[in-house]
Amino acid sequence: MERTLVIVKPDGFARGLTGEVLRRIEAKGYTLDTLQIMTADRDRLAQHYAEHEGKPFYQPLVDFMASGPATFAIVSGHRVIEGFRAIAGATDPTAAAPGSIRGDLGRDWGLAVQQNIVHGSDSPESAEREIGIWFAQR
Ligand code: IDP
Ligand code: MG
Repeated sequence: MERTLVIVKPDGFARGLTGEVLRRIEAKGYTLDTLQIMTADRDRLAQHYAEHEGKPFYQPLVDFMASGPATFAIVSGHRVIEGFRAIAGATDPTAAAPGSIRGDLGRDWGLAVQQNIVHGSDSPESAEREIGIWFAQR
């Protein structure tokens, strides 16, 4: 069964949107395999966001992601990677389609970092790599 790493980022967690995000995942028909609330450490964030190192938004992104608790979930289902990214919506929450998590619940707050509520892995390779970073032995 395909699986993905979903993160309800610190903005979503602080706004009390964890349940709403998980509700949408379950309503779509995917399975919650593992859930953990934690404040991400910079060491693992650097691994997680290695592809963005050197970009102007990299350091603000790591600072934001380390700023408070977030919910980490392993979610499974046939084509869940594509399916979760569809229900998450486009990266820019202002432009994300209404009906999506980012489009319904997010917006650009004028801050240096795009606070866009959720992360979802973008390929099977990314998913297994990211799950290995955040969840030992799973
Ligand atoms: P994704 O989360 O939709 O896969 P990525 O391009 O992988 O988007 O970027 C990772 C995260 O970095 C985004 O979710 C967002 O929080 C942040 N980000 C991406 N592009 C920008 C930008 O241009 N400015 C500020 N933050 C950005
Ligand atoms: Mg990405």
